[in-house]
Amino acid sequence: MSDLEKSTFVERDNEYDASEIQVLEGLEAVRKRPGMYIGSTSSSGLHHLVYEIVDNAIDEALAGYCTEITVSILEGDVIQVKDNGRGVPVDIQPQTGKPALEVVYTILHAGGKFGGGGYKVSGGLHGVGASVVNALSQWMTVQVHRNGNIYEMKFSRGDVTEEMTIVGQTDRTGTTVTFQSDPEMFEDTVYSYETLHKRMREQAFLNAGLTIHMEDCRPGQEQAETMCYEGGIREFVTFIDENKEAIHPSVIYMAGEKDGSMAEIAMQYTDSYNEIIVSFANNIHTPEGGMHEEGFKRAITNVINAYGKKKKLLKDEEKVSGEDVREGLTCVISVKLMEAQFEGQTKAKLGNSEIRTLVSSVVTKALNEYLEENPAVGKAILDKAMMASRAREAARKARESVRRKTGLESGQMPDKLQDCNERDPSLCEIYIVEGDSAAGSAIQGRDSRFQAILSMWGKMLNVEKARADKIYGNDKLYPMIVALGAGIGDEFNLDKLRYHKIIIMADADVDGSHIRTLLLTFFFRYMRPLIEHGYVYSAVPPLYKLVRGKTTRVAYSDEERDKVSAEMRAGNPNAKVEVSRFKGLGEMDPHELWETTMDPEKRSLRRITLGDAIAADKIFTILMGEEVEPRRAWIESNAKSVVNLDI
Ligand code: 28F
Repeated sequence: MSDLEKSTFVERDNEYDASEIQVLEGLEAVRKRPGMYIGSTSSSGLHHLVYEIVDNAIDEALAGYCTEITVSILEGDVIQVKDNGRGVPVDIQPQTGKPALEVVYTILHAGGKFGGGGYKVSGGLHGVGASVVNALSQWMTVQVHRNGNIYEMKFSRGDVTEEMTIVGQTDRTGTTVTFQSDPEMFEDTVYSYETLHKRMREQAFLNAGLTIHMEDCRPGQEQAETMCYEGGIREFVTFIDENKEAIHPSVIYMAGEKDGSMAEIAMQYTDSYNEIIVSFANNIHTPEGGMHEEGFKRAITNVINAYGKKKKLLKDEEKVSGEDVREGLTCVISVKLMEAQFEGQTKAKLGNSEIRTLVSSVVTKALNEYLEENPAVGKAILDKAMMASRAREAARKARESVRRKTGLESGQMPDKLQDCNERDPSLCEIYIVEGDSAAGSAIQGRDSRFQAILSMWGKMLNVEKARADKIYGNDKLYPMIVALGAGIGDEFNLDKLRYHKIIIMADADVDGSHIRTLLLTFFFRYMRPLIEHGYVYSAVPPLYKLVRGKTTRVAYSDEERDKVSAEMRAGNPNAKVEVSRFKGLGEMDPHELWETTMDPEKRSLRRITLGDAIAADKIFTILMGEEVEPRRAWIESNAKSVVNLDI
């Protein structure tokens, strides 16, 4: 029997007989395979512990009894979460003979997010996940204010260390959980305020009116923030669009419910060309979308087309596509439902098809009404969609004419590409190299069996300020699109991608960083699945060369330079080690480039990840957009990270 099956079995069995041994077996399963319950034991799993506890407090808020939650990082990376709800029940349960509190923190609930099966019902199943956090904490203390008493119970690694006792009197109610994660279970036990804060802000947006205090009390890094958004997801949209120019005065809000499921949608058009849809199911982010997004997209395309026809803004046969309708749209969708089905590799896609119908009918009804009442907004949206449609048509023509002119018919590759021999994409790499001489070295130095080189030089187009027609016509981007083989935008097809490693190789200086940022913006806007699937990398060229006699070594950072230099002198304090700085990729000979930056056995690559699409969108808007002031402000406050824009 697998651990998961065992724990499921144990849980069922508990309904009849909650013997101590079986309970312990349940939590041992968590310690044996923590990844099953919290996703991983890396930093993301560590932060997950906090989310599990906060989720329980949020459930209490959804049930209508909690208005304030405080999340504190204390000295020693101890976490404390406090709410002003009813407090976890403390009465003895007849089935188990134990206080409900103990049951919540020591019995593994089956069917967690990562364990397969469904997920908890929002506002219903309290306490799911609390026992998992307990199992993975070196200690945990729970205090409950209820019935005028303060109850306290202590645990360590899932075991009870102090039975529940009354430790004082109180005139309030609520639950406070304090825990320190178990260093035996996690690679790193240091919390990031940034990461927790981002998540708490998201939860504050999703639960309108709920106050979340966040504080970092670790010595030397004290900071705090209180978040409460009366406008809920409307304010979320305003926040995402902070640096953009809206084309209508206020965020459009729509909500409805059916058969116990609820949907709310907030949306706004800006004058940008980007589409941002952020969706949630039961307050859980669904970056891969699913039925709620499908319902929204379907409805908005239909409504805008029907409205255009009705108002004679669109002529008889004229139509705008879904992508046209969503150009410049920012939208937050939040649905709440029973037994949400999370699908896909990362369980980040909502599978319940009834939600598609619900969202679609809510949007159809509410948006029609809105447009009837706000014809000026209706006209502005249609104008924008028609412009997008014309640009797309122009793009198609541009693409065809470029194809004809350059003879880049299917199968024919651009001359800026030195292809590899291998044809299996999963084995192929493409280096996108900035600069003539660097590309020359890369071509000579590479292993041509599986490494292709695409050279780029000169000024690259800033896609943030351009539409698709400009992109197809662009002499830097078009060859890259052809070389990668998967198309762009709506047409993008990952199955046609010719390389599973796309490696940006640019200098470690300001110019290189600029090129990298432009390329990443392009991938983010037009080939986002590339980033989402982890196919995009940044090459890491060395910064220093160290020579002692016949021995040459390289270093990738100042610290490494000092370390390597010490190693090279080892046992010989007077030895002279010559240290020189690599000025750029173009300066390296082919052999050097291969050895330090391209040889899969020795190189290091940095994978570009999309931890947070909203943050990335904001950064790109600021860095690449028209507005000068936010850009200056951002660069001033992030002077260092501009050089290393790895999102
Ligand atoms: C700091 C984290 O975990 N808050 C919680 C409650 C309230 C109830 C509850 C929780 C009862 C039997 C499951 C109270 N009164 N904050 C929290 N607040 N759990 S967790 O009930 C748990 C269920 O087993 C609660 C009446 N009903 C529910």
